[in-house]
Amino acid sequence: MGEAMKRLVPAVCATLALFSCGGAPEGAPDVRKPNFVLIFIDDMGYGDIGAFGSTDNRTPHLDRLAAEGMRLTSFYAHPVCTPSRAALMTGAYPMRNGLQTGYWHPVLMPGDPQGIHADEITVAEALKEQGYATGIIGKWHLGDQPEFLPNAHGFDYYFGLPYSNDMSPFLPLNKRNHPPLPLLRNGEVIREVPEDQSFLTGDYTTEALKFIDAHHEQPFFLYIPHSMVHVPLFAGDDFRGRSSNGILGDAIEELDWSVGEVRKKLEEHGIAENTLVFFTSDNGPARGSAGPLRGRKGSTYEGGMREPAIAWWPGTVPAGSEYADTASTMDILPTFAALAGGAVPAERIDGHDISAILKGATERPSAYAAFYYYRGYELRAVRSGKWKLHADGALYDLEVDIAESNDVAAENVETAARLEGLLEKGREEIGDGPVWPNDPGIRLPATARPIGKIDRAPRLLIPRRDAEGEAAHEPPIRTKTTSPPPKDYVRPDNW
Ligand SMILES: [Ca+2]
Repeated sequence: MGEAMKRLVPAVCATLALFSCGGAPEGAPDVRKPNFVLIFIDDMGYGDIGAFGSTDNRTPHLDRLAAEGMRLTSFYAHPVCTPSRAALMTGAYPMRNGLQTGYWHPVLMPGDPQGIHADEITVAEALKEQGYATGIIGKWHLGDQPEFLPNAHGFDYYFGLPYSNDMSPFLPLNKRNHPPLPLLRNGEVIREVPEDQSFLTGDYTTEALKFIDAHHEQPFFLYIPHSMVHVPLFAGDDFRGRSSNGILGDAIEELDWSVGEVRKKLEEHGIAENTLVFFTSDNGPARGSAGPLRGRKGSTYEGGMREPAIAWWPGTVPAGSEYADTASTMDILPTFAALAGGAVPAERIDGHDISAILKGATERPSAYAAFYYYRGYELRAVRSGKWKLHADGALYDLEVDIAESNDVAAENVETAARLEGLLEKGREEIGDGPVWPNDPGIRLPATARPIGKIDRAPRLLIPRRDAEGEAAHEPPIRTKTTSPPPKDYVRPDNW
């Protein structure tokens, strides 16, 4: 730790009431800070890899990481892309920072006038403060206007898509009239993604390896949010047609290869023992398998939010270990910050530092007295220990009923009442309302932070070719939501 940083940290801790202000004490040898590689798959389900029970997809590299590291078997994301990425990057429920939906759709759309607020503190910003080189290779999906893109939120380097790979004019179901899909490098459009996206996973991997080559002599944070396995599915030439599970299996096997390449690169530079690799997914499966879980992408049943998760750090994360209690993507920010010896604005986040668990304290109970399941603005369930209560009153014991198939509320009246109290606490402290945006019934607490908004007409990253002037920046058509609103919901005029 440099002299300037040593002086800064106590001051920052005092002012912002931060926790985990660790780091080397005065005069101690300057131990090298660990690197972080965060691999975030799109729409991969709990049952899509061998280490979590898949027999459809061959994932030897991931299975080996799990065997040499830790499987986290109750690890939660959020039901769809934008809120999930907001939670991962800020360590907070999406309700806290306005990113529980896009402006008019469940996720941000091309040319959305909203995105992540400048005041939010991302994982990249927290680590940059600690002297880390920061890179994102892949899909962002927290806003596509310049002030929302990764370079404005703590990332030194960005290569990838601004949003989902189905927001493209080539899809047969492009009812929304999407503009051309851009591939970006540091905010500049470097090419238009053609109908054939089979180059994506390969190019992301090449970029990730280059980033490690360039930064292996300093602490780095490399975030790899792959575009696969969100539809439309593609795999490179070496993988297409090779799996026994169609194009989904091909794409998953290529992702597995990519993980293996990253590992190989870390070993090649002799930094594996100083690098935490964390692998998980942003929400449940669209096309893949939720394994034994009920529900899929978009759902607040376990299958929509519980993800395969692996932590690998040779010599630090115990080989062959497992953590079965609740943890979540919101824990990434406080955990990485703590391991880097940095500070976290505790009042801004809902996640917990799980570094002790990753180092082997796997008997430790979850720090989540309550973990909340939101769909858009709607609080739909709470988990406390092994119990999960849905807002409709159904209670499940996840320890014996991972599939949420046997409602035991009637036999556990006191437990159901206790969890109903936690739901009420969530409604008051985090918020609740109808699922979709722009509804007068939405109730947010005073602590809710604003979403980022621009005060001008949004621009598309690649203007439409069949139009000129302002017309070339027309956003996609607002046809419908991807999920039907509740029966009693009246859609506002401005939808
Ligand atoms: Ca997703």
